[in-house]
Amino acid sequence: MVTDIQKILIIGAGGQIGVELTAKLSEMYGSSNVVASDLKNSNAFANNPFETLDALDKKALFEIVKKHGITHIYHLAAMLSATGEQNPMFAWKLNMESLFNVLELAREKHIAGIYWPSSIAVFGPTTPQVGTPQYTVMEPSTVYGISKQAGERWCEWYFKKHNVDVRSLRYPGLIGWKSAPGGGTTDYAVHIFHEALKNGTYECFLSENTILPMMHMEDAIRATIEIMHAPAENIKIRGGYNLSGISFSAKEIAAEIKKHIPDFSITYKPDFRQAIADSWPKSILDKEARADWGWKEKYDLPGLVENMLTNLKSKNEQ
Ligand code: NAD
Ligand code: AKB
Repeated sequence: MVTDIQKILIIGAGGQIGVELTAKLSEMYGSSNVVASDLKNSNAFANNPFETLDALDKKALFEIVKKHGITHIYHLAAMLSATGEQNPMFAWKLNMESLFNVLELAREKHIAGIYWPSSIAVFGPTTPQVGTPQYTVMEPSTVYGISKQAGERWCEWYFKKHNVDVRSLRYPGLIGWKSAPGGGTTDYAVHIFHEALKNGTYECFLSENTILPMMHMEDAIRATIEIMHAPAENIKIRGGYNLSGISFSAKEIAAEIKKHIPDFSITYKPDFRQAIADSWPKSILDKEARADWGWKEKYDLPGLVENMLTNLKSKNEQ
């Protein structure tokens, strides 16, 4: 347990990242100091205070901040890349207006710190795809990517103009076993484990040679905690740090799964998500995160696959 007192609000706590981050922050600060919020409650939050909240409702958000004496907000609610392309106007509204609501609360000095995740979706088809550096061409081609790119610029602006302590990571595709995937392009690499265990086969919506940057959820949660607990003077980038884990193709993850489930088979039927994946980097360089606050990933592909299969199997047996 940490000794400095933070009262934390997690917005979008019921999602893939939120469930795991709520659990980790509860271990650190005590469950009563971590308020989970989402559009609706789920049984993941038996020990945490829970508030039903639409992140677009600034007044309701402010009431929750006052009621619980919130000092830090982890703002995770967003529409991801694939669902964003199906609902472009609402994706833009949700992703931008909810971010402004949180940034404004900090500007008005109601909260002390914000975590807001960015994504590899800030990059686009004109970005160098291999070893993509922190600073490079950025012309995102999805509404989601445009919202993350704009969000990064706004975070930087609020830091520079109003000294808002906002911190951000450009997550790659995240792979975890504790909750279901939520509308992303990289989510095939989560679905594949569920289908491999349930049916022994998977129809992939990306082509076999599509390589994307990915990361085990445990590494992503650790990175989030580390950046949020680094001294402020170490945080040199306020838009969003590149964060690298592992890169693999659909074919490579399938081959690794086959080592554990020899009868596993995969077919490929690329859909509209292929174009999104093709516009993103294949691998990421993150020397700034390593130098500024000591980032280092733990999981490689064999370790990730073994961990996912073991944990999902025992979860299914419960
Ligand atoms: P998710 O879709 O699994 O979860 C999002 C949560 O937000 C859901 O529980 C949803 O109910 C909630 N939500 C949606 N609209 C809301 C609203 N109006 N008010 C309150 N809550 C609302 O997403 P995730 O994978 O957990 O991602 C969380 C954040 O991390 C997002 O900002 C996403 O862009 C970013 N991110 C995720 C990944 C990834 O691979 N999962 C990668 C890069 C960035
Ligand atoms: C998505 O695929 O939309 C997300 C992301 C990489 O931001 N997982």
